[in-house]
Order: sequence, then structure tokens, then C-alpha cells
Amino acid sequence: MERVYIGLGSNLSAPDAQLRSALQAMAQLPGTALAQASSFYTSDSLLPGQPRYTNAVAALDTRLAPLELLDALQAIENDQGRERKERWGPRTLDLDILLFGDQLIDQPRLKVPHYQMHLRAFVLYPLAEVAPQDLVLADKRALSALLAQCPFEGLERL
Ligand code: PH2
Ligand code: MG
Ligand code: MG
Repeated sequence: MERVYIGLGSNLSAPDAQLRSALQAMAQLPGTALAQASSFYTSDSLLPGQPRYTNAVAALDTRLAPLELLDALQAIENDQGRERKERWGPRTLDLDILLFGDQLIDQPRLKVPHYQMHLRAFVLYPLAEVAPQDLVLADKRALSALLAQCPFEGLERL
């Protein structure tokens, strides 16, 4: 059993409802329990000209292997109407594996910890709600140190 943190994001088709559906779908995955979900936060898209995002982070306990979980999350994205056109395009649902226990994963389909999580307030602040205060990432960075370098600026907690 591994404790896994998932970043949820949506900026199309009623984002808050998309995140609620995704939380329910993740809770029903085989060998997986939803331990906790953060508050929802809104922020501008990193790419200008797109609708605002709603983001959250979920803590899961799972017996799935990393690539099995990735497949399951992509199936949920697809079920909720995700269209994969341009990279970073607007999306009904984005589910990113942020952390997978204390595993460092470097595979073509999956890199963990998520490569840009340290730059993203919309990941770090909801993660801090559901993770232990003294969380250290598999690459030895402390969550508290990442938060200290990432201003809350631009985030609105719902
Ligand atoms: N995701 C992106 C691009 N830009 N901006 C916000 N605020 N939240 C996101 O989740 C997000 C984004 C691509 O994954
Ligand atoms: Mg993604
Ligand atoms: Mg993403």
C-alpha cells in the first residue's frame, strides 16, 4: 500500500463539478481508498487566454502499481471528456500523479515527483492541506521549503 498524492485540475465544463466527479471516481478504483481531499482553489491559467482553473489535491492509498494508477487516472480523464489536442490546452479534467510513496520514477510515461510541482502554488498549497507538515519528497526536498519559495499569490481558496 502506498500513499499517493494526485493533483486535480479543470478549466472547462463546470470545473468544480468535474473535480467532485473525479474524486468519486478515484475513490472507486480497485485496491484504492480516498484518504483525504483538499479544499478547491481557483487561479488564472499558466497559459494566458484560457479560462480560470479549479485545482485541488487528493491523498489516496493504493495497491496499484504506478503505471496501473496512471492508466486508471487517464481512463477517468477520458470518461470526463478530456480531449488531447495541444499540450497545456484547456481541459475538462487533468489528474497528475504528484508523489507516489517515496518512489522516484523516471519513465517515458511517468516522472515522479511531478516535474513542475515546486513552481505551482495551485499544487503546493492544496498538497500542504492533506500531507503531513514534515513531508519530504523522494528527491529529499521538504514541502515546507518549497512552500516558502512559492508565494500564495493569485490563488483563491473556495
Ligand atoms: N495546468 C496546466 C496549465 N496551466 N494553470 C492553473 N492555474 N492550474 C492548472 O492546473 C494548470 C494551469 C497544464 O497542466
Ligand atoms: Mg496531466
Ligand atoms: Mg497538469
